[in-house]
Amino acid sequence: MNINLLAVPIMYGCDRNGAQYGPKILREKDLVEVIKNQNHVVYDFGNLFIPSVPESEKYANHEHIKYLKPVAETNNNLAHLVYSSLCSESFPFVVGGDHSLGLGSISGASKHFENLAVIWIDAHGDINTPETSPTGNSHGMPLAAALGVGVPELTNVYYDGPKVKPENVYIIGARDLDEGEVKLAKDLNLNLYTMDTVRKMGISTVIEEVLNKIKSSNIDGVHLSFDIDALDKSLVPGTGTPVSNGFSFEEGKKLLEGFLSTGLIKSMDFVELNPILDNKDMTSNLCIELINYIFKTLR
Ligand code: Z70
Ligand code: MN
Ligand code: MN
Ligand code: MN
Repeated sequence: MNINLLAVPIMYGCDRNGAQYGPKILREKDLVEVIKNQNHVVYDFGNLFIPSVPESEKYANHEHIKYLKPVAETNNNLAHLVYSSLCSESFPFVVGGDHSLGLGSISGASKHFENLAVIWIDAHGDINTPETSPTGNSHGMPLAAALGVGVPELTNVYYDGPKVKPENVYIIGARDLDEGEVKLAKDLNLNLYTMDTVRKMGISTVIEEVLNKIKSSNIDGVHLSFDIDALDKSLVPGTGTPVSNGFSFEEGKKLLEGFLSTGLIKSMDFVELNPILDNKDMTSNLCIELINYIFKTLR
């Protein structure tokens, strides 16, 4: 397959220094070679330009949402790269950086596809709005914005209005949801597979159910957004907000393969590695192993 490697060294969405170095450390650990060795052709687009904004201007664009303007601008630029990649029949692999970039990926993919589905594998829901966000960090908001909920700067990224329909959103592995997120998921009737639900159903049944729903809903493309904090806290010290009771490495691989081997996934994010927080490269090494597996199973 042709892979467009789109690296997005952004940390404005998590307001935590280090997330911007995810692409750098993964490249040092032979990211490009790892993908090529799984028989893909890699077009490395380098790092997306991230405007530099001093901390003193954190709230310059909004009273609660931090760094709103550079986040929106980065997502606009990313969206066009994702869209262009899909138009040229290349698979966009978006490497973060924090999860605020998920909005740009979805926006680009949704312009290309008539009816897009999104699978969001994460300890978090990332469906906060400025009103419900406890932190003002936009990496907790990208999925809400893609659904058309939030400030216009975010909901109108790339083109005006919602990018994905609620019935086509699948959140898997959530176990740290804010109150307002639980409410929005209910109100919009999102397909929410919390960690509790996954444990009750079993991973294989979850995969099967999600795939069946997608196949029966006239979807022409699926975007898979993978936040490494979906994995258990003990495995990923190098991420901003690790959460206990997460997926094991084997379970993470099983989930990824379940979706990636179907031929339905047309674009993907890999986000929230923070090398500064890491413990002896444990998380970055695990990321490389996962990425190797991702490209081994991608069809
Ligand atoms: C919290 C918020 C979040 C990732 C943390 C946390 C969101 N719900 N997302 N880490 N990847 O601030 O909105
Ligand atoms: Mn996330
Ligand atoms: Mn569309
Ligand atoms: Mn998360």
